[in-house]
Amino acid sequence: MQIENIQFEQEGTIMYITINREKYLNALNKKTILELNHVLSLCESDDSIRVLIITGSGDKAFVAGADIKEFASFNRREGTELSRFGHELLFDKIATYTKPVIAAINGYALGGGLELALAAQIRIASNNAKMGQPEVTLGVIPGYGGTQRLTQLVGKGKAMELILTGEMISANEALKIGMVNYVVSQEDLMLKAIEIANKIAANSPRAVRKSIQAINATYGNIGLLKEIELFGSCFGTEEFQEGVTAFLEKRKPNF
Ligand code: CO8
Repeated sequence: MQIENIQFEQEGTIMYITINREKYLNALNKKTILELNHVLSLCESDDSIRVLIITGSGDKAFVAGADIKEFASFNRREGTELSRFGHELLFDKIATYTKPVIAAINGYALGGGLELALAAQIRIASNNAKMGQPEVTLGVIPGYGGTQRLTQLVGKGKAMELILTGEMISANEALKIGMVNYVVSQEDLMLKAIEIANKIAANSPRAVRKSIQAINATYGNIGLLKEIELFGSCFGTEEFQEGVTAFLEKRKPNF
């Protein structure tokens, strides 16, 4: 596979993956999802890799969401398919992965970008990071696991507020509500991620893998399937059209 949108490099027992579409604030298009899936599969079968660290290129964004330009003209069927595609190839794969994934959130983590971090086992944010689920401002709902994984992490009350207002919160607010494990300076972000990765890497890989499996056992996929269906049902509506058109025209939507 021709890898264009991500960079990956192993150092010792850690695989570093950087999403590399800085011009578009590392927005996740289909190709990037496929590339990440490919690298995750490679790492899974390589026993020398014990922990993965995912971050975004540049100092502005981790990932500013799914690529809005790519799905702007999608109908209900296409929206549902893209959501299912992302769930299966990337978000569920990370959430149930056999090795821990640490998200090093180096800037905006919005929509699908926050959902990527939420799927990871551990989240560390730099103090300039901003996080949110702005989908309702586009006329859709979180479609890559956010309705479930955000709720699991921060509780129903805060998840409702974040998803229904679509507002961003700061790294420190995210820390307060348990959305991220640590907030550090921009310079210390990778150091903190490596510190945690090394602690995990020194432990029994089998026990680490089984721990992830056991912790995940509580969470079924009924909510995730419902999310895919409801996400798809927003496509092709007038409100969806207004939401994405407003984004592309760089103005506020008028619902
Ligand atoms: N998709 C596509 N392009 C994007 C995205 C995105 N999510 N975010 C930013 N970009 C592009 C901009 O369009 C711009 O490109 P251009 O120069 O060609 O106009 C470039 O990146 C730089 O962005 P801005 O000029 O907007 O930078 P600002 O500093 O002014 O603003 C923001 C930064 C606030 C982060 C702003 O870019 C923004 O609001 N981005 C969109 C955030 C968003 O709404 N994310 C959620 C997307 S929806 C989603 O993730 C649904 C998940 C489920 C999907 C399921 C599959 C269909």
